[in-house]
Amino acid sequence: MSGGRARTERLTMAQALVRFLAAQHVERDGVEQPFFAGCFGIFGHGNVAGVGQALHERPDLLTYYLARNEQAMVHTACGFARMRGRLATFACTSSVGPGATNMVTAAALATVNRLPVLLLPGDVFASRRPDPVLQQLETPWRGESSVNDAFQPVSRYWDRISRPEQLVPAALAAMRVLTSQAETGAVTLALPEDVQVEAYDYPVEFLESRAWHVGRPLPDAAALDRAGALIRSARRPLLIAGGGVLYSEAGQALDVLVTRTGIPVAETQAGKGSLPWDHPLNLGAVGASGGLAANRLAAEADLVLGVGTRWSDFVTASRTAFQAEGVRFINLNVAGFDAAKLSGLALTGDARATLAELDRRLEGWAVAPEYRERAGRLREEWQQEVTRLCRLGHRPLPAQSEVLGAVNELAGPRDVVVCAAGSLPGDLHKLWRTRDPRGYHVEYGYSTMGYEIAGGLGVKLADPSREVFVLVGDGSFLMLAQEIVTSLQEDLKLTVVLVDNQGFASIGALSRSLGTAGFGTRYLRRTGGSLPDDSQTGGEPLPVDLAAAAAGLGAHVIRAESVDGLRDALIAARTVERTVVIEVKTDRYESVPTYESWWDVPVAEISGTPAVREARRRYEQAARARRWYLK
Ligand SMILES: Cc1ncc(C[n+]2csc(CCOP(=O)(O)OP(=O)(O)O)c2C)c(N)n1
Ligand SMILES: [Mg+2]
Repeated sequence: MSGGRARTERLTMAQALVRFLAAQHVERDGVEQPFFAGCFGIFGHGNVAGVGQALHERPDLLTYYLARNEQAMVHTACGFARMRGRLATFACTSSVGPGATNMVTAAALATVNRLPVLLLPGDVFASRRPDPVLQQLETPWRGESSVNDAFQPVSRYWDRISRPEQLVPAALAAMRVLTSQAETGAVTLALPEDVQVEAYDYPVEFLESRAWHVGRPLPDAAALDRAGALIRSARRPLLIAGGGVLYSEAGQALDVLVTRTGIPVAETQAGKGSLPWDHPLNLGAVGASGGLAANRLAAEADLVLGVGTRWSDFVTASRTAFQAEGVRFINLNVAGFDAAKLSGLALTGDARATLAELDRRLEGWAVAPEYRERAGRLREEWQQEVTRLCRLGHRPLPAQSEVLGAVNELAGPRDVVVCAAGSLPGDLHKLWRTRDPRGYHVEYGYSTMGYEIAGGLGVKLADPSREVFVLVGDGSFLMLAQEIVTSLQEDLKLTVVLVDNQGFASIGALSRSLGTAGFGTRYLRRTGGSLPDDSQTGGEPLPVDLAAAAAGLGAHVIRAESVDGLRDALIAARTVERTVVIEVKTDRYESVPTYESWWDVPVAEISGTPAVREARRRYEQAARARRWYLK
C-alpha cells in the first residue's frame, strides 16, 4: 500500500506459517494449483502447542495427517511430490529431538531425488531459559546449536526461526527453493518452540495468495546450435532418458524427436516410463541394472544425449557403460550442476522446451537405416529375454522375476508400481513393462529400505484413481511397515506384495560375488558364536511371520503359495477395500543376471580368503574398463 501504514494481522508465528503455506500456489503452462496438499505430523513438545494449535484452529487451511513414524511421513510426502511432478507436496511437522532427527534420512532421500518437501522440526527454546529441555542435545562450546543442525547437509535450504518476524524472509526463501526445478529438495525450517507461540503483526501481503511460476527455460541459442551440429555428425547416437523427462512432461516431445530422427532411447530408473515399453525406439533399462539392448548400444555409442539424468553410477555402470573412443556427451538438464557432468556439452534448460528446439535443429536429419535396424533387432532380442524371465517356472519356490511378471500382467495400464531397495529395483528396472509415464515409481536415488509402503501411500494420496502396487522385500518391510495403519486411517488402499526370501537376497548375492559368502544377510538363529553364512547349509530359521505382522496392523492378508496363487490373490485383492498385503515366498538364490555391465564395489586388496582374492582379481580386471570422460 502506498502512503498509509501497511496493514498487518496479529498472529503467532505458527499461525502465520499455516496461513502462509495454505496461500502458496504454483503455476506452470498456465495451470495453477495449491502447492501444499496438507501437513503430516507427529506431535510432541516442540510442535503440539505451536504448529499443533495453529493446525487445530484452522483445519480449513491445511488438512492434518497423523503418521506413525517421522521418517515415513516424509517418505509419503516424497511419494506424493514425485507423483505430482514436483508441483505439489506436504509440510511435515515434528517435535524436538528424536521426532526431528527421524526425518533426517528422508530429507536426504528428498534432496538426492530432487523432490520438494518442507520439514518443520520443532526446536529447543530460542530464549534458552529452561535449558536443557527434554530431548535437547547440548553442545558445550556452542549455544546456538541443536540436533536440527543435522538437517543442513541434507537440505537445499535451511533456517532457524529465532524471531517471529524472521518467518517472512525465511518462508519466501523456502518457497523459492521448493518450486525451483533446478534446486528443489528438502527444505528445513527449524521452529523453536517458544517462538512458534509468540505473536507478531504480520504484513497482510505476506499472508495473501501467491503463485510461483515454474518456467520452461531454454539453453542459449549457441549451445543449441552446437548440440544440433554434434548430433548431426554422430553415427551411433543414444539418448538416455532420466527423471527430468517425466518431471518436465516431455514424453511427447521426446517421442516426436526420436521417431523422426531414429535416435534410440534408453531409460534410467527415474526415467523409466519416458516412452511406453513397446515404443519401437525404447531399448529399455541402461546401466548397471540395465538390459542387453541398451547396454550394447551404450558401449558403442559415439554420442550420448542425456536428458534429465544426474549420471549416477548405476546409469554409467560406474563409468564403464560408454566405451567408444572419443565418445561425447550432451547433457540436457534444468540444473546446471548436472548439465556440466561427464565433460558434456551443457544444455541447461527444461527438457520439453529444449527437445522441441533440438528437433527444429535436426530437421531433415536421421540416423542411418542400418543403425535403426540394429537397435530394433536388439530391442526384440531383449524383449524375448524379458518374457523368458517373467515365465521362468522355477520350482519349488518361484523366482522373483516371475512374481514381477505376474504383478505386471495383472496391473492396469495406469496403475503404479512402487519400490525402493533390495533386489527388486534392479529386476523391475530390467523387466517391468511401463505403459504410463507415472506408472513406475522406484526410489533409486537414495534406495532407502522402508520407503516402499510409506512412499506408496504418498502415490495413492496423489492419485487415488490408480491402483498402487507396492513391491517390498522382507528386509524393507521389517524396517518400516507401520504406515499400513495410516493407509487404514485415510482409507487409501494399497496392494502390497511382500516378497519374502528370508533376508537380504541382494546384499547376499553381492557378498557372495565379492568372496564374503553372504555373511550377515540371512535370518537365522546365531549358532556356535556366529551368524551362519551361505557356506553353511541348514541353520535354524527365526519364528517370524511377516504376514501375521501385517494382519496385526490391520491389513487384509493373503498368503500366496505359488505364482498361480499370487495371480489369484491379485485378482481377489481387487475387490478388497482396504490395504491388502500378499505374502509370497521366493527362492533367494534365483536372481536375474546382469547384462554386460558392472557396478564398482571395491574388494579388499589383501585377504587370507581365497574367494576374496579371486574377487579382487576380477575387480581389478573389470575396473580397467573405467573411463574418465574428459572430452
Ligand atoms: C535404510 C537402508 N539400510 C541399508 C541398506 C542396504 N541394503 C540394500 S538392499 C538391503 C537388503 C534388502 O533386503 P530385502 O528388503 O529383503 O530385499 P532383498 O535384498 O531380499 O531383495 C540392504 C541391507 C539400504 N539400502 N537402506
Ligand atoms: Mg529379502
